[in-house]
Amino acid sequence: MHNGTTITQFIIEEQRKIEGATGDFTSLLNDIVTACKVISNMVNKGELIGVLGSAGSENVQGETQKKLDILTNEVFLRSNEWAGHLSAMASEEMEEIYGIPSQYPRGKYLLTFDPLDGSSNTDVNVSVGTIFSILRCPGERVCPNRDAFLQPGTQQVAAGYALYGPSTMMVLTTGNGVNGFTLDQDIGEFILTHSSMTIPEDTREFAINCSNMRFWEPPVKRYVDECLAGAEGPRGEDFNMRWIASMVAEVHRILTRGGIFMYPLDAKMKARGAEGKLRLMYEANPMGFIIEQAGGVASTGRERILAVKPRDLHQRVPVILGSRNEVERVVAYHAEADSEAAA
Ligand code: P6P
Repeated sequence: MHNGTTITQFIIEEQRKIEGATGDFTSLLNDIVTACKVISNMVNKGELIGVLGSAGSENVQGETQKKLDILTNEVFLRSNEWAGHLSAMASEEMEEIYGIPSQYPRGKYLLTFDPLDGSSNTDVNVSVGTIFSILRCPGERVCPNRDAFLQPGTQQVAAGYALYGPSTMMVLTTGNGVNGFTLDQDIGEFILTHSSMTIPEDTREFAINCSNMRFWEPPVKRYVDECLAGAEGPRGEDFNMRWIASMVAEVHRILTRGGIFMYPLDAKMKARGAEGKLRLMYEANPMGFIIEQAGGVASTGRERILAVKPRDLHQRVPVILGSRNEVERVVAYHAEADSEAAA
């Protein structure tokens, strides 16, 4: 059971701990919460309101857009453009940044988001989610450019996700730990149900898309082979595997019971000049912030994700995140392989 603390009350109580907080940030978070409630309702109704299926277009990533990708992107823009807390937004679904229209005041924050991560799952009724990250707008707020967003993940003021699953949940960090809220559909409020979420340091559960195995770099292949060898192998224990193809659902599972999630760099990506599959600004950085705040580790395999200095708004990175001891093992395997290759 829960003590009935709503996400609004929680955010305001968090705000009181911040010297000189003006309520701007609190109000921005509440606008994001409203957008996630609207998206939850849309996703939940699905084909009842004709929102499933392809939109017949491609996004900046070259991915076929679902109708819901476009609709949820619109929900985020409309919910967050009017209140005067933001100077601009950046979305996985849009090539260019979205400057706040001139009829609205501009504020001191920037918002990046993936409005519906894992959207390929919507047509098959598997959990999907929204991921968001809040940065401070540097310098001129009048019309920030793309470069204003190119801040390392350590600069994030807040990050969170909504998970549209059997329950709709929101998980949020403002730099003081990670807290989870469950949507009470009867009253339309997110209620605090998972206080101070922390990730177990050890796990016997890994998540990776094994169909890419033949393209993996040696350290990733070594780690997964050892997991698959189980009790008879070098790890001396059996492992379990999961792959939902929805990062929000994988991260939530890891926050709840531990685990390691990997979307590593592979030979197929290198061949097309890509640096990874997942996007730095609106997948890896917000999730990395949440994972670290819950006591886990988030790495590219060769460096801390939050330390990566972005070169481009839609930059991709390798992602290895979750339970500390397992991620550190994979990072160590990368270091060993790189030093052998350099010798
Ligand atoms: P694959 C969804 O498109 C996503 O960005 C992540 O949410 C998910 O973990 C990954 O891609 C799934 O990739 O190659 O298994 O479809």
